[in-house]
Amino acid sequence: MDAEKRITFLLEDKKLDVQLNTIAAKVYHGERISESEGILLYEKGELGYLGVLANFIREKRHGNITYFNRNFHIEPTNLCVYDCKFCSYSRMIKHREDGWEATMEQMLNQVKSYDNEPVTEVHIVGGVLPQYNMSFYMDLFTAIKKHRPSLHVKALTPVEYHYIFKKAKVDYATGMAMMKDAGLDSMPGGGAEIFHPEIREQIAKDKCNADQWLQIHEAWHNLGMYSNATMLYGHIEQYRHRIDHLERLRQLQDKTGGFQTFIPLKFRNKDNQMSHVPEVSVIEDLRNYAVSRIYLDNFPHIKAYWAMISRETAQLALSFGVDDIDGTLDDTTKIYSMAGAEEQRPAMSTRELVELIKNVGRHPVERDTLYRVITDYKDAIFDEEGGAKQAAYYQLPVLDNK
Ligand code: V47
Ligand code: SF4
Repeated sequence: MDAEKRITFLLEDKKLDVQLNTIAAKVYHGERISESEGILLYEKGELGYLGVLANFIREKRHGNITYFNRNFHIEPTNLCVYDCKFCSYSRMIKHREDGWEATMEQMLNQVKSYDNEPVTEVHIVGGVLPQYNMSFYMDLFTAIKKHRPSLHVKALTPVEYHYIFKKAKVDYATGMAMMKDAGLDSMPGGGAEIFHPEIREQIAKDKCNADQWLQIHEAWHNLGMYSNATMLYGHIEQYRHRIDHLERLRQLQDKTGGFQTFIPLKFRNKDNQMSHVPEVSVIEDLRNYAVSRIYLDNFPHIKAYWAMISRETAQLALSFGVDDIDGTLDDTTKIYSMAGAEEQRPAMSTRELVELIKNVGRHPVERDTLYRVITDYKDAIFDEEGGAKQAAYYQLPVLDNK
């Protein structure tokens, strides 16, 4: 049954709760749902129901296409002046002996090590330290672009920008314009956590607050540039805090249109100050993807970060509103493995990603950071070396009885 038939079937279900039926009708007609309806979805919406709605929206926007990209991360340092309670990564307080601080040269060498690889994006994110100031990052971006102009630099979050701009005494608009001139191409979605002060004060007290996070993205969008947004869910927040978070993002997106993708980040509880808080179930992960897809009607993409939630959950998420999977990664990020993610050395070849997507009946398309199509893998098969060729039939071994 296709996505349209499933939602019509649901709308005709006399046993469906009246309020859930009203929401389903709104989704069917492309109408926006309210904050109270969002909370109701979290409270009452069963997995199957939410999946029908979210998949309807996903397929209306993207059909069967599932995007992925080829990228690597640079994490400049795992030391940080902040003390977020969910962070398993920072070595400032505990295990200081395991801390690293990469130099400019080391980071450039990391970029150069991909010179013969078909990666399209470097994602730079890590801890916050005083020596990584505005001029350090501007020099880094400029040097990366000088070395490889086509490599998309997706770097830092409002957490770092707020900190370095404050130190340099520049306002957000000026600071972001300077970053753009230095070579910054886009901003990742991190540092958003949960915007609502009731929760943010408890888990991420000292870093930029919700308004500052949103203002920095707005300043970036006003330059005609794009960014992403995240939400760290499944810890001490309540459903109303999640909807408040999504509502603030939806409002800014109405204003600027500069967000490309929303990435829900599941709280992982290993080795941090919130280890006593249990992780939510995979069912809750899928419900959260679905509600995000339904609520954020003005976001083009919803992305599953497989390094955080496992390959299998990423596959399932493709039926709950997700149309994008990040990325090849090449074992260059530690943030999630240190927090207890199943993937301790996250890396997937193009072939593995393509097969992961195809195995659940979706159509894999490699994109660049701005969602321009690089390669359509719908009919591609791979040779022994992992190179893609045109479609052909798998050869079965045949016994020669002669
Ligand atoms: O802001 C930290 C999260 C984020 C934990 O924009 C944790 O394409 C769960 O934002 N459990 C950084 N999450 C990563 C990020 C990101 C990742 C992938 C793609 C993009 C994109 C952005 O990681 C932090 C924080 O919210 N995080 N610790 C933890 N224990
Ligand atoms: Fe620092 Fe980021 Fe960890 Fe917070 S989550 S302590 S800002 S590295």
